[in-house]
Amino acid sequence: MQATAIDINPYTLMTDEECEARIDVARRTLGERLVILGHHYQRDEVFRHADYSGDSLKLSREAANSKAEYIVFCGVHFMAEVADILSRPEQVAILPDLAAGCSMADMANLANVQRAWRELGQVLDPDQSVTPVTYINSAADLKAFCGEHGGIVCTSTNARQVLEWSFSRREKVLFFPDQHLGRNTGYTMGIPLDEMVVWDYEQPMGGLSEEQIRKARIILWKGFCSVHQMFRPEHIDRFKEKYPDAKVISHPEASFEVCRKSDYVGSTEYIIKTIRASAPGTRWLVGTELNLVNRLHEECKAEGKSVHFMSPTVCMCSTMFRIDPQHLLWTLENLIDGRVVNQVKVPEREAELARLALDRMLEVSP
Ligand code: CIZ
Ligand code: SF4
Repeated sequence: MQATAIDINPYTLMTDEECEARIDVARRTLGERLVILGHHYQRDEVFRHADYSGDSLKLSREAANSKAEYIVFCGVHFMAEVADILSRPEQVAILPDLAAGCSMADMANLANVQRAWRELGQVLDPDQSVTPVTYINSAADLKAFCGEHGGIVCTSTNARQVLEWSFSRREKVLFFPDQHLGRNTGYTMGIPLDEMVVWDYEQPMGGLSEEQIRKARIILWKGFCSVHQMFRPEHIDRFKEKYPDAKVISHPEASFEVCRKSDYVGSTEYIIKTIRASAPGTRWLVGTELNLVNRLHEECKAEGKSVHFMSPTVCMCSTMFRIDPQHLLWTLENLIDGRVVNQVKVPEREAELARLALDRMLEVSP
C-alpha cells in the first residue's frame, strides 16, 4: 500500500518562483516517465512547463500517442478524462487540482440527457433519426452515451466535420452542452436559425412543442461558457469606431451576435494560426480566454501586430486558473516519492463506450 501523500498545505505557502525551480528539477528527475500537457487557457506560470500545448483535440492526440507512464494534464477535468480514455491502461492520467472543472460541462448531466432522449421518443424514434453530439467539454458518461447511441464527440476545431458526419447518418442532431458552438457551426453550414431550437433541460419536453421538434435540424442544449458569454457585440462596435481597420476574431463559444460581427470565427488553434499568419502591423480584437490573448499579445508585438482582448472586464476561466505551480509541484514531488495523487480514472465500461465516440471524432477530424 502507498504511504499517505505529501500534505498540500506547505506548498500553498510557496511563491511561484520557488515552485518554478523545483518543478524543473522534478521534471528532470521523472524524465521520460512524465509528460505534461498544457491547454492554451493555462496561466503562464504553468503553461511554460508543458511538454506539449494545444487545444483539447491536439492534446487528446498527444495523450493517445504518449509513451509516458504519467500524463499530467494542466487543463480541466474532462480533458484529463479524455487522456485516461485514449491512453493505454497502464498509463496514469493526473489533474493537479481535482476542483478544476468546467462550468459549461456541468450544465449537462447523464440524467438530464437520458430524460431528453426519452422525451424526444414521444415525438420520434431518436435512435433512428437523431445523432447525439457532445462537445468534448462534457463528462465521460455523456461521451459514453453518445458512443452507445451512434453519436460522436466534437471540439471547436472539428465541429463542422462532425456535424456533416452526423447529418450523413441521421436527419437531426441533439447537440450538448454548448448551444453557441452548435448554433454558430450549424448556421455556417446553411441551417436557418428557426431550424435550430433550444432544449431547456429544466422544462418538460425541453420547453418545445411537437411541431418545433419535428421541424428542427439541430436541438441545442441550453448550455454556455461563462467566460465567452461576457463578450458582447457592443465591444466590437466600440473597438471598430476607434480602429476601423482592425480585424475581429472570436471563439465559437461566443454568442451568435458576436460571431456574426467577427471577421473570423474558430477554435483556439485556429485563432493562434490566423493571428500568427497575419501581416505585420495588423490590429486584432480577440474574443477568447484572457491568458491566451495575453500570450498572443506578447508574442506578436515584436512584429508590430497589436492584439487586444474583447471585453473591458477581466474574464479568465476561473477553473483553468485553479491549476497553479503549487499544485503542479505537489503532484510531481508525490510521483517522485512513488505516490500518485489526483488520478482521473474513468470506469472501464464507460471508457469503452466513450472511446467509440472519441474514435469516430478522431477519424473525421481534419
Ligand atoms: O477545445 C478546446 O480545447 C477548447 C476548450 C477551446 C478551443 O477552441 O481550443
Ligand atoms: Fe469551460 Fe468556458 Fe472554462 Fe472552457 S473557458 S473550460 S468552456 S468554463
